[in-house]
Amino acid sequence: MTLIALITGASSGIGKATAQALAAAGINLILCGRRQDRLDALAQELDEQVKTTTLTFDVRDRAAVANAIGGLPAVWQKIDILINNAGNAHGLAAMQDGDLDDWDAMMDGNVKGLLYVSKAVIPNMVARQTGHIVNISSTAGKQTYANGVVYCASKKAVEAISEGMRLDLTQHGIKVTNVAPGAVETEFSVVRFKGDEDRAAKMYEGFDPLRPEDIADVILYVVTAPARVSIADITIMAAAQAAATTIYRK
Ligand code: 8X3
Repeated sequence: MTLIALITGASSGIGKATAQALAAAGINLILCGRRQDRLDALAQELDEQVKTTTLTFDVRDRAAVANAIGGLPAVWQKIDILINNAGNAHGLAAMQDGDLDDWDAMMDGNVKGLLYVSKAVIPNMVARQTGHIVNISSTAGKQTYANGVVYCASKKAVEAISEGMRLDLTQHGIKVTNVAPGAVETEFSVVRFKGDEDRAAKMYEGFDPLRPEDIADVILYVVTAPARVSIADITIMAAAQAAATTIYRK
């Protein structure tokens, strides 16, 4: 039986690398993101290996999420694997200096968006009594750091949602895996620093950061492990990273 995976935030970074890894394993893909041109290019690349379809929406837009996923053709409705990857950090500032628009963007995307997508996918998994949900959290979900209060809060929420999903869904044959990466070199810091590429590059200087494909490898393992195995929670850091904000740089 060929599996179907839906990946949010598939147009770049961990989402894109995960799409490539799952395609190499023969898993058909629903590629979701905001940038249609990037999704089209990725779909074209992966079409040689598996069947793909794309959905363009912003996870923060509740109606758009419901319409896009609810409007999938019947053949694509049987989603076996949901990768809740979409999410970003916006700004790095002390509590008293935080920007409300940044806070909204993180809470709306990282928390509420993840919930909207899950709500659109889970009922079908429950009806079929099978499925696997992978929520991308962060080391920021394990340990709060200075100037990161709302990003860390959003990722702590993801951790709580993963736990809660597991409690509610295990009895329906649905596995839930929480994946918490540390520093991965993607567009993450460029987005956090609002396009300041020099500042973003400094985050990854002096050590060998994780690459998106490192996380994709773990996700591939998690979703292809034997049926009896549930990887509940996994933290992945670069060899030079010891905790959320402890990185040994040379
Ligand atoms: C991304 C990792 O260290 O910027 O979630 O919080 S970090």
